[in-house]
Amino acid sequence: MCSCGRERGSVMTMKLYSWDLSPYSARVRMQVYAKGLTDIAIEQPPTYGTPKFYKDHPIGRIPLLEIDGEAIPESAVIAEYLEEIYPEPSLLGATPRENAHIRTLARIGDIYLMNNTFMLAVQTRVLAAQTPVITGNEGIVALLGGELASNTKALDRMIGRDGFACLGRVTLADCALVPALFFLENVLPGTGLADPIAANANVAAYWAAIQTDEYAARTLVELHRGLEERRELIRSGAIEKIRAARDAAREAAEQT
Ligand SMILES: N[C@@H](CCC(=O)N[C@@H](CS)C(=O)NCC(=O)O)C(=O)O
Repeated sequence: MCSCGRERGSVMTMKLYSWDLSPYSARVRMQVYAKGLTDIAIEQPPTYGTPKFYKDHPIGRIPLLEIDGEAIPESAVIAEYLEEIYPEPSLLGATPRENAHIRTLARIGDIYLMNNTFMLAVQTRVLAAQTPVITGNEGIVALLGGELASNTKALDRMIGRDGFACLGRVTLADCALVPALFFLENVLPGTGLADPIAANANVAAYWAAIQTDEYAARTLVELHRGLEERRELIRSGAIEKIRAARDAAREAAEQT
């Protein structure tokens, strides 16, 4: 299989800026692995946490797909771009209706699950502090927990019953759902909320089965490694310094 990315006939040099624990980056990494793309270098963003990063990238987040020196942000946009320039093997469907279903499931992973879990992690500082933090925002925590419980229930009614999100094979839907469910399973217990996967039999069965897929398994190894590294940074206290430097860099960039 040729995995040379081409746009308007010219070969491009591409880098995916990512780190292990980033669920949005993991979504694109799983896609890269499932498509067998070998010409995209996967690296940590070298300027992350500096004012230059925030000047160059106004959204200030990863993943970023750098193409010949210019970066595309947003995991869903990157995923669709990669499908356009590397149509084979396709992680989309064979018809517009199939594509609509794949994209709906991917949006449940991204917007309905990952975004809320991320907000919950920020509110409770579960990925940033040694001990649970009383935030004073318990209403927000309960609201996000409620959203996650009902969104997982919705997913339960829509998820494939054969080990994949849909179509009996890996699609962009699995790429978004695997990191989303990893975060649900690993972030929620630390916030004092119940993991909603266990309460939804179809989601639980999907989650058990998809972990045996080789591309999901590879992505999950990276996510677990990232979580262990994060826990070590929390234990050593280094995370506080990293976050303070990042916030100062973002502020400096916003003022210029
Ligand atoms: N909507 C974005 C979300 C990306 C995002 O939140 N990335 C996180 C890591 S998973 C990030 O870069 N956080 C760094 C920060 O906020 O400084 C996407 O889909 O790519």
